[in-house]
Amino acid sequence: MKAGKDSRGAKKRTGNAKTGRATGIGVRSAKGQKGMFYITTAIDYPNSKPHLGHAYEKTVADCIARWHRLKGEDVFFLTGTDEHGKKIQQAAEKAGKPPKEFVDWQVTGFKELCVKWGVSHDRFIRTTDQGHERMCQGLFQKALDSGDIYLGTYDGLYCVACEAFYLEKDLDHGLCPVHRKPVENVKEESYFFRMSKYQKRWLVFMEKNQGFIFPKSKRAEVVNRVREGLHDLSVSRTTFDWGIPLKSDPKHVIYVWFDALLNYLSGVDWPSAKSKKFWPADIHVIGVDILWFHSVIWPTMLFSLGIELPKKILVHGFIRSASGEKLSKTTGAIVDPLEVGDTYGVDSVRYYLLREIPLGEDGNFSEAALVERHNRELANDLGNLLNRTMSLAEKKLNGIVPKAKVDQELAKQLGLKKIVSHMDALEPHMALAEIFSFVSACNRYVNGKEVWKLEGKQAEAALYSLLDSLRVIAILLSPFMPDTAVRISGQLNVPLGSWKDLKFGLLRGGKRLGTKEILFVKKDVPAEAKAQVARDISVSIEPRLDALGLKLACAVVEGVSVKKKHEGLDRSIRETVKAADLSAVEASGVIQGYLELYDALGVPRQRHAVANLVEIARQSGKLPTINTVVDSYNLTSITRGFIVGAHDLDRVSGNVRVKIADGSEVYIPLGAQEAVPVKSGEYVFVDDKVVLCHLDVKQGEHTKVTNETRNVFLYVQGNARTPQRELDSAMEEICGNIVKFCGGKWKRVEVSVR
Ligand code: ME8
Repeated sequence: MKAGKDSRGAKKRTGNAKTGRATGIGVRSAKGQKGMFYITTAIDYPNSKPHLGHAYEKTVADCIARWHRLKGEDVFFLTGTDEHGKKIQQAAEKAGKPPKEFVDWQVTGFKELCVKWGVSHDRFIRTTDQGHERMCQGLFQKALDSGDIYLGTYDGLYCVACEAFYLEKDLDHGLCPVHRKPVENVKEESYFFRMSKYQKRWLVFMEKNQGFIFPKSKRAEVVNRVREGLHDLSVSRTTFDWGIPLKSDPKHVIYVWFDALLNYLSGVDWPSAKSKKFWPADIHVIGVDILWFHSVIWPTMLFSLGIELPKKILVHGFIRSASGEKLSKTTGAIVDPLEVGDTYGVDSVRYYLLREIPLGEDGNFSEAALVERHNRELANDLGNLLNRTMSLAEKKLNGIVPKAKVDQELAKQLGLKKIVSHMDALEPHMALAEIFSFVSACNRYVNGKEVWKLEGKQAEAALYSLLDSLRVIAILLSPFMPDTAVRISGQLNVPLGSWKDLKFGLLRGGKRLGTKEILFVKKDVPAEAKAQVARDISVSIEPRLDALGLKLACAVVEGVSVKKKHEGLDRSIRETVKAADLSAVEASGVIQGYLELYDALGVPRQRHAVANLVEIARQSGKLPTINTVVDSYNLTSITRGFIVGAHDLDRVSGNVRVKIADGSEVYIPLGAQEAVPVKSGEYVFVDDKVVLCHLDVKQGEHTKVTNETRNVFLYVQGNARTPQRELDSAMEEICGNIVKFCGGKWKRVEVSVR
């Protein structure tokens, strides 16, 4: 069965709940009426094909929408496309098509994505829909009549890619800070929205509604920017015509963001019985790049129109390439969601994205990590559980569900309350972890009871417990992996249940099971990720540096699997920071030894990186979370004071030399695209092409460790005050931790002085 078909099917089944038959844990929506829930995604620009970021956003919203439907709520889920504005007009011109014909064609790709990814939206809105256009004209006129919109002249800067106005001070070296492209100088007659008038009201609103922006960490920046002052906003354009014309002055078209944001109202036919039922929206799901528009412009528009504000803006993180680059056509880092869905199965990709990336955090899309989760968690843990339960039921019970009771020892291992509270807290990754911990409990049950050896009543009791648990697992998985949920229920030969069926013992005895089928076929790790055998590398130190006491312990760890974070590692870090004597680290003289080395080289002393790290640990009780390699070595850095650096061995060219810089070296700092000079006189680690590390600045963009890294080259730096054996033992500790939290194996690398 195709995912799309299943998704609608799953929705219809849970739709039973809409008739009021669903019981279970009652949940009130924000509107106070039991069971109304309105969720939206951003509407996508169809100037090119959908990308993985679009698919991710729809997956997040879909999962939440399905979860609320499962709870028996009346859900309205809106997605769609943002079809006006100069960006679309330019793309249409490039394609040689009139804009409407262009968007009519482009939108098919976005609709196909929704079908293939099992997105269970109730409406796909297009801003070229007549109803939307009429409503926009009406609401614009209302603001004009009330005096909140006035005529003036816009004279300033505009980025077409963002469809946004900029002030000179916000540019980055004269370029748009988001797209790094030149901005346009615009001077034209324009209507303005009196956004400035609502500054105070907005700040009061934000004070009262602390949870308006999720995650909270994204709130402060917006609040600070509004505190600095709100400018009136240009809300019409006259220099192109692809937009909604003003009723009263048709040579103006409505600014594309003013038009687009109103989709959340026209999507429920504002004003209508439907909008009365669903507005205000419970959650707008968006990416961080459009937070300003949703958290400031949109609320002030609603203040002006006298319309209630949405309850929550959920800001998800950005998906980047496996090596952490921004997904972009210019850099060639693009992932086609339809293609990855076809290769790995949509449910596997949905699972990977929802399990791997905590909501609100950025995530790197790594095919190797996706395959690993697909093989280990889906094919091995879940797939095998179903497969062996079905096989044993066939063999021992002739494929008939026995009349028995669920073993309470197994049942009590399902953390339903935890799953619910994780979903309430918008932590789908944790909810999934909890569901899969029950899957593991079921696998342990099979092994512990040696079910394959049981006969008669004992076999019946154990297999009934497993079959019924799989029925419950299918229901719980339905918001995350709708197709899989239907396929599991199909094998059990029961309809996919709803909230009221989330109790044990509902599987009817005497019924025949369905046909056994493999849920997930194991996939091969992509060829690039297979290069796990580390190449050889040598390290040499310039004699002058050796004479000044600079020393090293170096190693390679091969075949690692790097992740953003690891719960065990986080725990170790918290415990280590708590127990560490951070003042002793500073007093130990190790950090002082580095500063003395800088003095000997005539390099200015700056605050030392390790001292900074110790300070962070002291103040916050934790360390920054970078990835499981960096976090593993930071653990040693803060307890022993050493500078440690790690690099992706497969991105290091040739061998590594530690030398005194002459100023001609190429260094690209983390996150940058351009090289910056390194001061002559500093000591630097260089390969055949670039600087890997200078002084205590231990990483560069070129060789940084990412989720895609398979082999790591690392070093512990020492100085005149640190005996070599201490460096060696620190290296052992670090490599031990990396192997513990990232897998692989490690070997020492010899260092020569020449
Ligand atoms: O901004 N990872 O449209 P859009 C995750 N039309 N999310 C991403 C992403 C990535 N790499 N790239 C983009 C627009 N997004 C406007 C919205 S709403 C009234 C108008 C997210 O096609 C982005 O943050 O550029 C946004 O939420 C959505 O995809 C559509 O982006």
